[in-house]
Amino acid sequence: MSYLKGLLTSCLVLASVMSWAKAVPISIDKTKVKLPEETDTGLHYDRYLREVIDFLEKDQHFREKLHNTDMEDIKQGKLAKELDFVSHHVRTKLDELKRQEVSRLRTLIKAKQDIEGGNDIAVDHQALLKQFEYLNHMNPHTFEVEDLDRLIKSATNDLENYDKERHEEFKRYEMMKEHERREHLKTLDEEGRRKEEEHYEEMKKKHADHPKVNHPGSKDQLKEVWEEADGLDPEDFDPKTFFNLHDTNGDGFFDEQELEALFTKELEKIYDPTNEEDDMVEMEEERLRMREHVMNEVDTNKDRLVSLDEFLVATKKKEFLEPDSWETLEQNQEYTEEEMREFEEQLARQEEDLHQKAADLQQQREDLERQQEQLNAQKMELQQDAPPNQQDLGQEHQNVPQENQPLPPGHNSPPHDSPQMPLDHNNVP
Ligand SMILES: [Ca+2]
Ligand SMILES: [Ca+2]
Repeated sequence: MSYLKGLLTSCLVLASVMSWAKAVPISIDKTKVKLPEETDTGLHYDRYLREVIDFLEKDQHFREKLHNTDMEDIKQGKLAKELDFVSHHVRTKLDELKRQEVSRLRTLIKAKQDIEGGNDIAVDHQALLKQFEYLNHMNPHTFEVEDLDRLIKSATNDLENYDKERHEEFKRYEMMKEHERREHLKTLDEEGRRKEEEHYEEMKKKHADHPKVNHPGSKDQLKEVWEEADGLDPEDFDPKTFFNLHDTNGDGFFDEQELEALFTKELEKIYDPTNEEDDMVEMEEERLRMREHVMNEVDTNKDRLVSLDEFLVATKKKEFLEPDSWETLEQNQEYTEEEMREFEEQLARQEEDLHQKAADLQQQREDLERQQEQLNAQKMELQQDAPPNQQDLGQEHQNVPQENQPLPPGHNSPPHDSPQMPLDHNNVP
């Protein structure tokens, strides 16, 4: 993605995030409105991002500028420059937020170093902070135009990569599943292996056997939600009413969560948590793909939100009325055999590393035990060589009153290690 487009998109993200906060119609019950702070972007600096936006939103000047800045100005980075005109109070607060965030990053760096066992090495925080591109590490004390610029840009890029990372993670999950299956097969005899393979194929077939899945975001799909989830007459299907019904926080947009909720009916056709053959991790991946697909088709201004206008335009298109069939997850192999081989090689290397580490630890433990034994032996020798008056100290306990001796006044009975036997003369031999 080009720098310009990135900047443009990121400003739009900021604009839309901020418009969530301000564009809540008065007629709506605000207790039902899901404000941005409840939507976790999943970024590790989510809290910082949201707090910065929250504070900028409090500044009337910045809010007005955002509203009135046209795309050309946003392209030229004028919005970030408006930071110079926000109130002193907001600026002070932003400085404070940045200092807190820098301090959080330093703690993170320190923790990472400790885990890696490098606690003795002097840490060059400045150099390490460089990896966090969403703030200007050269100036850890104040929040400047560059910080806002970087934050907007990083958030957009990272959010775009977030889905990509989730796909990668899913692929690794699938390869791990397959790896474990193959390892298990190795432990079986020929007959056991044959049975296991048969069962595997049977489960695969069972999973693939499900009712037809509607193309996500198509009229057929939405109509099914309308009829089955909303309990409305399919004859009355109306896109605008549908949009308002499922814009659950009432902000005038479909966000990612609201879109994903629309696919539950479709996913239930394929996945049932009580079935052995249905993997719920795969269901979530399927949901993510459906959401990405609809976002790609409908969110024309690429702000990661579907406005009513965008939605209504989409309902006029051929893809909405007569879509292609939708390919579900099981219809495509997630990884190639080559990727699987590389994955297993990497696993083997990691296992070897772990073995080595375990062996090192065992060695350290043995060394420590030997040292302890030597110390104990030295201690014994010292005790034996000690002068007699020191040996007497060891007999001090003999001065403790014995059980049958009367206690001095004010003393309670000493606790007994074993319960006292009741006096029973019959038991006396
Ligand atoms: Ca919404
Ligand atoms: Ca949009």
